[in-house]
Amino acid sequence: MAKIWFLTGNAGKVEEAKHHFAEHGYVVEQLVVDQEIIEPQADSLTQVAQAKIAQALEHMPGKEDMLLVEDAGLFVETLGGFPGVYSSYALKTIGCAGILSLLSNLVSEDPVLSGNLRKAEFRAVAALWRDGEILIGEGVCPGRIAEKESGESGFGFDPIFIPADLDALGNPIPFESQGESSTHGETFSDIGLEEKKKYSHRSRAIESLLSKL
Ligand code: ITT
Repeated sequence: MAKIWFLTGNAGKVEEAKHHFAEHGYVVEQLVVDQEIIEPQADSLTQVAQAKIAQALEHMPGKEDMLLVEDAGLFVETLGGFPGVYSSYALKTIGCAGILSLLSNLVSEDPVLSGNLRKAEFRAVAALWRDGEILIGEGVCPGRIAEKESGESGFGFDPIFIPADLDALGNPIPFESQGESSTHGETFSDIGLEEKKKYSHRSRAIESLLSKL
C-alpha cells in the first residue's frame, strides 16, 4: 500500500486523515520531527502549507513515499475572518471560551438572525508532495458558532462549531433552510468523527487532493 507521511503535531488531524485515505488504499503515518517546523505568518493557508512541505522534505524517511501537510483555520465572519491564519495561536491563548466571549452580544431570539450574526467557516488546504510534484486540495465547511461549548469528541474548535446542513448531493446550504443531512444544531464535538466526515473542510480538501492523484 502506498504510504503518506503526514507532518503535523496534531493527533486529531492524523486520525481524520487516516480515515479518509484508507478508503482509497493509502496508509497514513504521522511524521514527527525533532527540529521545530516554522509556520510562517502568511496571509494564505496555501503559502503556509507550501512552506511546511519545503522544510519537511529533508526529514522524509523514504523519498518513494508521499508527504502531506495540511493547514486549517476557523474564520468568523463578524470578526473580519479572525482567528483565520492565527487559529493555532488563538486556540492556545483565548481558546473556545475566548471566541464565545467575543461573540457574546451577538445572539437573538430569532434563530435565523442569530445564525447570521454568528456565521463562520472552517477552511483547510492540504498539500501533498509526490515525487517532486506538489498537489493542492482546498476545502471549506460553512456553519456558525454555537452559543456554548458542547460535546466530547474531536479537537480544537470542534466544541463551538455547528456545520451548515447539506443538500442531497452533500453540498452545504444556507442554514435557514432544512437540508437532507443536518446535525440539528449539534457541534462537531457532539456528532463524532464518522459524522463530521460528511461535513468537514478536511474531508473536502482531501477529496479534492485525491481527485488529482
Ligand atoms: P499542525 O501541526 O498540522 O500545524 P495545528 O494544530 O497547528 O497542527 P492548524 O494550524 O492546521 O493545526 O490549525 C489551526 C488551528 O485550528 C488549530 O488550533 C486546530 O486545532 C484548529 N483546527 C483545525 N482544524 C480543525 C477542526 O477540524 N476542528 C476543530 N479545530 C480545528
